[in-house]
Amino acid sequence: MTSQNSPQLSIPLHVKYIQSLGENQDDLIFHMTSHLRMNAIYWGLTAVSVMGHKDSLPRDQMVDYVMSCWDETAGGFGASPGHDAHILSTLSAIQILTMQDATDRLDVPRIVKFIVSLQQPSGVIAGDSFGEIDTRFLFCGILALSVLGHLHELDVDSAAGYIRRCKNFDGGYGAREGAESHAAQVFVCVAALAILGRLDEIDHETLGWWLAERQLPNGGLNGRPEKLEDVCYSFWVLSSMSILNKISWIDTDKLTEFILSAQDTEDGGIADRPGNQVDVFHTLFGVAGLSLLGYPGLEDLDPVYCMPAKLITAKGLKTNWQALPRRQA
Ligand code: GRG
Repeated sequence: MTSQNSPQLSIPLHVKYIQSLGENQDDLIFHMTSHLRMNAIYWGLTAVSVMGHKDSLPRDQMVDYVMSCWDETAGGFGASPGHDAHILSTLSAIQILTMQDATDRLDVPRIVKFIVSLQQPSGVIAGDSFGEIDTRFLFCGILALSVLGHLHELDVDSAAGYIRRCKNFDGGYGAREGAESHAAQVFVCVAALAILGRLDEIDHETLGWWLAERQLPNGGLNGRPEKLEDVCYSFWVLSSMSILNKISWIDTDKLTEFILSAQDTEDGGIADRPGNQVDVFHTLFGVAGLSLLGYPGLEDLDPVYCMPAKLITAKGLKTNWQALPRRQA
């Protein structure tokens, strides 16, 4: 149980904070973050959905905005209107339109073609036509095709083979073959293998131990040894542990307290760590972590798709993950 002194999750304040984002379009920050806009809308929409307030954001305006980012030449979505298509923004667009029940707006054959065309002979997927590769992009492609019901169009054996070659001695995974294990890359590889039905590729005990080692004495989690804790790892680490059914290997009460302590209790939002500036990325991953920890009053989140669990279950895509049972308020 969370101690009597720790603050509660300020749901109305966090919803208000997310509603306020993008209000000030004259801000320099607004323009400096245009390359993240589509991701930010997905983070905000998922956060309010998990807090049970999906309708607090204007649906039709959001759907129209997503469609204004369509890159007709490439057949994918950019991060903002006029931006080139990228797998990161294409996945977020698909997730947003799925959550808003607006997938009828998607040109599915063209999007599938775009994603499949980015798969390299090694099995990994590039971010766009410029060819940068990363296990993140491989996961984005797998998740997107899975939600669209077109995973069979990808070479899934070679995708799984690439992830196998990224496995390190510590059981973790990195961004590319030979790269250091990092909790966020562990998540993308573990979640991709969950979607592919290849969890047997994972060294469950070694990776479970490495993930549990991410907890620091203050309850927060870091992304790799000798690094600082950060609220976002509450999702990257916990989601991986829930897929491996090992959440009980960490002190979940201390993690809950750590996430709650990173809230801005005056203006809403959650920061990377207590006292820092809040942002929508950490607000989503803090709330997502709390959902997996069974925090009262939140909706269930599917840790593989990072989308509302009831939506993924209704699509018949639920895998065998285990979160903590939802506690009563
Ligand atoms: C659908 C949830 C979802 C994700 C889509 C884009 C993506 C797939 C996943 C992103 C995974 C990723 C690599 C996140 C980065 C997390 C992060 C805070 C990295 C910071 O790395 P460092 O090295 O930080 O700056 P540390 O904590 O190691 O000091």
